Amino acid sequence: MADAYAERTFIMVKPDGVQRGLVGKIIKRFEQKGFKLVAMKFMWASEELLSKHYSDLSSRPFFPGLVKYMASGPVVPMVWEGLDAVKTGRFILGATNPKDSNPGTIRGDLCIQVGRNIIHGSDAVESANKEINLWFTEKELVSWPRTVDSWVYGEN
Ligand code: D4T
Repeated sequence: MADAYAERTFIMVKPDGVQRGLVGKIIKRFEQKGFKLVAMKFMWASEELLSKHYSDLSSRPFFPGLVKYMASGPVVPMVWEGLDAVKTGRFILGATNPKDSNPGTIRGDLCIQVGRNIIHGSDAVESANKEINLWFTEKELVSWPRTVDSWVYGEN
């Protein structure tokens, strides 16, 4: 398959998404869209890891509360692969603030408050690569052939 179909994005169900029982619903949206799951785990992240993940936001006033919230329960980090996975992933998530997220997006349909917006998604290919390497080892990233790809991408 073409290299363009191998773009990867880092998606993570946040602690409120886990607590509210939305993990399956969120995975389903990426799966049904046609993206391919490359890695996934269930873990309770440390404040150290989360501070690295959100290092770009360290000077923002909401940073301490953000790290505390993200460390308040288990999360589900994932890697999804496919054509324009980063950009399309952001569309599937909806705007950062759920009051601006369109209906039909995950945030538009399933949450209300920006500080409890249930899911994270990489905003660029560069940050996706950085985040994937922060949360997963090379061994945890599973490259696998998917027979349905020829139907998803029309190369049959
Ligand atoms: P994440 O990274 O969680 O997917 O969010 P976004 O990429 O959509 O948005 P972001 O980096 O600007 O914000 C990270 C995280 O901080 C929370 N937040 C954000 C907050 O609590 N208050 C705020 O004012 C903003 C802007 C929500 C997402």
